[in-house]
Amino acid sequence: MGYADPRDAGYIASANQPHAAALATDYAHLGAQLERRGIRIDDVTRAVASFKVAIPSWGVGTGGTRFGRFPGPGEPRNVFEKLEDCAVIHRLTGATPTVSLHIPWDRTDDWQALRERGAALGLGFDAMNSNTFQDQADQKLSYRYGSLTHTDGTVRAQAVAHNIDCIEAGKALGSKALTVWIGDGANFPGQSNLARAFERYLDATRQIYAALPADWRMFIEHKMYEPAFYATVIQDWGSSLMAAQALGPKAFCLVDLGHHAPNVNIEMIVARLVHAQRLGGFHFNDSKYGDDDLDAGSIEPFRLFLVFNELVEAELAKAPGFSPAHMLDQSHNVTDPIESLMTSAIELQRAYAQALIVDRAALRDHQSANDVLMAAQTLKRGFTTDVTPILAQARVSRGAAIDPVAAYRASGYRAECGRKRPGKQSLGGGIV
Ligand code: RM4
Ligand code: MN
Ligand code: MN
Repeated sequence: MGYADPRDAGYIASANQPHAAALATDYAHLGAQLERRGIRIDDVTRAVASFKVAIPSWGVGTGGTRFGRFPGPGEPRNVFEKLEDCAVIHRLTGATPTVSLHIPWDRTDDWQALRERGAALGLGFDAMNSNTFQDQADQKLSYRYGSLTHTDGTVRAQAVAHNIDCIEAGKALGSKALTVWIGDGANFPGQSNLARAFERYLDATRQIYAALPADWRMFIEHKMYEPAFYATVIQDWGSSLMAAQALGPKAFCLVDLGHHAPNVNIEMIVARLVHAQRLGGFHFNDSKYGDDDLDAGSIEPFRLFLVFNELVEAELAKAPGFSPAHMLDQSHNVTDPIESLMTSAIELQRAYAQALIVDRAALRDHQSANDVLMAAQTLKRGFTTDVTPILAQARVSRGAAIDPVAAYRASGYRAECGRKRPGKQSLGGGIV
């Protein structure tokens, strides 16, 4: 099979050509439908085209579970190769111009060269993620019993220093945020003093906070459990919000959709954090049971829509301080990661478009009149509208692909990577 670079504008144009007429027909049809509802389709398309989400560098490698990992061919072997794959995702979707790095998984001794390679590929750098949830080969002290909340101050100091290193690397790359997620907690009742552990967390994160440049934000990410199976120090949005408020105005809460108990009303958490002016951003993914890294929109698209509904509400209300970062955080265990990341970015845009076309004036009237049924129907009508032509048209306006997965497959990129990236197929990390 031949190979064509899927990032090449000429290649994308030729891949689009056979789909162009059908898209024009479908787009016109949807445009007429929406016009009857008083919505201008081009306004929605423009908004969707400006939606951006960061790719997690760790997402382009095959993930796994604690039972095993089944690597696919041609996985990236280092951060530079990860950038190459991220560029494919961005060129074909037009939606992912930044990459979120994980340190030390993505450590390199030349941050400047990485920044330049990113720029050449049309990519910038989103939030830096610090990793203190596993031990690294060259590390003096172990995180077995915790990092930022460890009972031993020298371990806490090492974890603080690592976070400050991440800020330094991020400065060199042009990043503007640090995401702090810790696995710290207890596996047994009695193992840890729950109150003291949170105090130690605040003490350590204050030191990290003090090292943030003026124009940086710190994102505090909560997670209900795993690897601490009894009590995680920052287990919920309450702990996260308390910490953000204790630290200061540059500290925000990050909502990873997969980090809650099943059936938790995440959209309400989002609304509360918007109100508190502390919604820092998202790690988008989906989950069914206790997993936290399935593809965004693959299990509960309605919930994703409801989250975006809150975001559109906040956007339209011009909620003060509202500027959430969008990042994917997923583990692709049985799919080609590039395909999963492309379709996930598109599912986010789908949820955004669906939320944008909700008739807000009608919804408000029904809410005020307590017409419960019509309020629910009005909201749901956004969700049940097939906005696919809007998404495709938004991509076309960005020079991206009408059908990204088909264009990617036809390019032979994965097979080419298999040839170009021989050797050991194991990446640092890989979410388990
Ligand atoms: C955690 C959390 C973090 C991610 C790691 C790999 O569950 O979601 O954001 O960096 O996994
Ligand atoms: Mn996450
Ligand atoms: Mn997670």
